Amino acid sequence: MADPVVIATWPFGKIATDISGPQLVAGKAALDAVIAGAQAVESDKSVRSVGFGSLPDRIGRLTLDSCVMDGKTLACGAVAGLEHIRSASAVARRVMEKTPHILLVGEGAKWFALEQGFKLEMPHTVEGLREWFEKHPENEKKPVRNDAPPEPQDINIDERNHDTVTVIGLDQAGNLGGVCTTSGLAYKLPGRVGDSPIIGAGLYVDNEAGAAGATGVGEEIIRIAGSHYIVEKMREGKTPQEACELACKRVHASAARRGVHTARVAFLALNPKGEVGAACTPKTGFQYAVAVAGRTEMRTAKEIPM
Ligand code: SD4
Repeated sequence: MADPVVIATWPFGKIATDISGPQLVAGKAALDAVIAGAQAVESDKSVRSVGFGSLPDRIGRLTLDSCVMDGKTLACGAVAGLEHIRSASAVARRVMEKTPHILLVGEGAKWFALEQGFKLEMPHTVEGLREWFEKHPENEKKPVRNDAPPEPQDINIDERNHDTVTVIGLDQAGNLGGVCTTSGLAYKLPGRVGDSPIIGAGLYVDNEAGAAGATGVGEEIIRIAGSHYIVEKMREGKTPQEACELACKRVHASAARRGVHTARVAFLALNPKGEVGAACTPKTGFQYAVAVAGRTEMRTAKEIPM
């Protein structure tokens, strides 16, 4: 019987591990426990980057991305650009369980959620909208031309537009399960989808090798298929820590090939033995929550220099 472990991104990951950890100790399956934890973050309106109350996109639309994956069967499901439904992770799970597909987007994802009995809700909060307006990039650029298209290169990660919650757990039966859920980067272009709902980028889970998840600038995570890369490194025998560090080095190398600075990204990983690892690129300041035997502690990830 494995000792249950659950890890989650960022300080608010503790909201998730405080729920998932005890559930794993009580014998719940990894996937059930991590989704329960992620849903608590989605419902917490003070978290401005996951679920309701998040900072919207450039034009004020709040869209959600999520994926889930079961390490025993490699079953997975995802939604992207989902609007007006509280729990994107719950809908992602239904995609996994009720359809032959893996990823539903936009209106189709919403239609599916409604058909599955989810209810429409208003995702905005007054506090979230106020912060969105006050920190909108167009309020900072002078002069602002109304007809100017948004500049994609100014979408980077800073204190106003992170973060995703990725929760990965190992249950007593030795199964791994994971979930990633986010509103994506604040002020993103309408229609932009990051790594979080992309299996292999924001999340990958395989009982036979390990599980990994990501947070940060999704474009750079997708570019190296970050989570899948880490899991394959663990399959080759690397520890979770070594594998996460290698992924950061790969992000650096991909930036160097384009002659740009590395973006802020972070990875975390868990192997079937319950060993944990995490690493991030410089200036990411990545903290994550780890619950072993149901008790959560916060850790700070190693920054990997360029
Ligand atoms: C995205 N990876 O949409 C997400 C955002 C995030 O820390 O995790 N920020 O690109």
